[in-house]
Amino acid sequence: MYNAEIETMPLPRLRALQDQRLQDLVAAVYSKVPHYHKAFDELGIVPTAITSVKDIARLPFTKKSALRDNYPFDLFAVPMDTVSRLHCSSGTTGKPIVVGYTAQDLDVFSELIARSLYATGCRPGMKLQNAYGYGLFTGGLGLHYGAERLGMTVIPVSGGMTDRQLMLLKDFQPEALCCTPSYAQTIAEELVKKGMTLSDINLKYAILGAEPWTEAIRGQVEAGLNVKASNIYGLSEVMGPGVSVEDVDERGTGSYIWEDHFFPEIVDKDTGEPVPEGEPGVLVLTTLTKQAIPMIRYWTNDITNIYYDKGAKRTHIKMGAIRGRADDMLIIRGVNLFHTQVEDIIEGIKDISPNYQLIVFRAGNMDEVEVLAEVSENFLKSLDIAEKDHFEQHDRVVALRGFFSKKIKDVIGLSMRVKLVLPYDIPRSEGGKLNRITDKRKQ
Ligand code: DLL
Repeated sequence: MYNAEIETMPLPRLRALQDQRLQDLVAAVYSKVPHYHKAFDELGIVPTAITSVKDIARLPFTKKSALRDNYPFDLFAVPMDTVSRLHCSSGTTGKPIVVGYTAQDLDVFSELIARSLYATGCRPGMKLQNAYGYGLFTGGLGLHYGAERLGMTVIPVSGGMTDRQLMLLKDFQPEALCCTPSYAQTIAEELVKKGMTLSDINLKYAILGAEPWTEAIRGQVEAGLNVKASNIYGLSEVMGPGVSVEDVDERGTGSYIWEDHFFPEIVDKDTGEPVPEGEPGVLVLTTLTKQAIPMIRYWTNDITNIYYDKGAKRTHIKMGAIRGRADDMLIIRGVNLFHTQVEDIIEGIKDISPNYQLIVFRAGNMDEVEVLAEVSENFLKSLDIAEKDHFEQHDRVVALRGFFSKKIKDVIGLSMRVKLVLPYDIPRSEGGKLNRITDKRKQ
């Protein structure tokens, strides 16, 4: 184990550590973050009354809207000149969610990734091909520094350019690969298409996360790349990857949540009340040590369950695979997407009406999004076409489609197929409701 003392800490000691850290956290956010000060006051919570994690349900939930309302830095609990790094994740509006890290936060981030990588089978001296995206996304840099901390050699290739991924797998012979599960499937398929075989590469372990996946996908990746594939979970608001991880020898039995830094709860998605151990509900996480942007009872919207696994190597609690989300956030090729981000773009284009629909489907292993959008009545009139059949080929429709899809790519960072249709062409469901999302991946 990377840190056996902590990873196997007896539960009473772990609980005492959490209690102490929670007390410090509650005092810090109350005195330093106006949002929490106000929220505690409204509920009549005196920080000193919270002495143990048993009291945690008295504290208010923090939802994504708190990050949006306090954009960009108002939830920060430290002076800006002590913030070493910023990361972002998509929000429900055009603006992203911003999170910050002090030097100590980055140190913890690296420690937890090092622990996590070790659990998945990685060891010092091995090479890790890091195909998570580098940049504002927490995946690339998060895995990068944690792997260096563990003593691995990092290949910071970032996502995409599959030919180059294959070349590096062959030439550099890394033992480990990290990326989204869907991208691992793509790499495995391209390997065959390029006429390569498993003897050309040296992979043993894959560390997959950032989007939901299944045992069937695990089977495909394990066979296709000759690896043991373990899950890694996390979210920007709470840190990034490395909040929880699967042990390579315990694959399929759940991912350890690093309880010395995060306190997990599962609550009912409608009532917010705790559910019995092992039952599914919304995962709620409290950061016990984060300095720059601490989170009290963060409502992740991820549906899962948590349970202690008595026969396991470590004492920390486990969470099951993510079964879905309690809101309408989509995860497309590892990128978080809200339909309102597309709506925001449409609002700025007068020739397109606010009637649109996103259709999500799988093409091969990759998630694809098609945007259906109705043009405005005025735009249609201005075209002056007798035959509506020729609509799609009309120069101005072609130009509008090109402009819209470029905007989507520039603003959201995802390529989507765009189809412009006539007013009222998108089918409405009973009651005239236009469903914003049709997720064919689930059908
Ligand atoms: O996806 C952090 C990450 C990077 C995790 C690399 C793992 C590997 P966000 O972009 O903020 O952060 O997205 C967080 O992605 O709330 C889940 O809905 C989903 N998610 C992340 N990991 C998993 C996983 C990163 N292993 C959101 N299984 C989370 C299922 C996952 N869903």
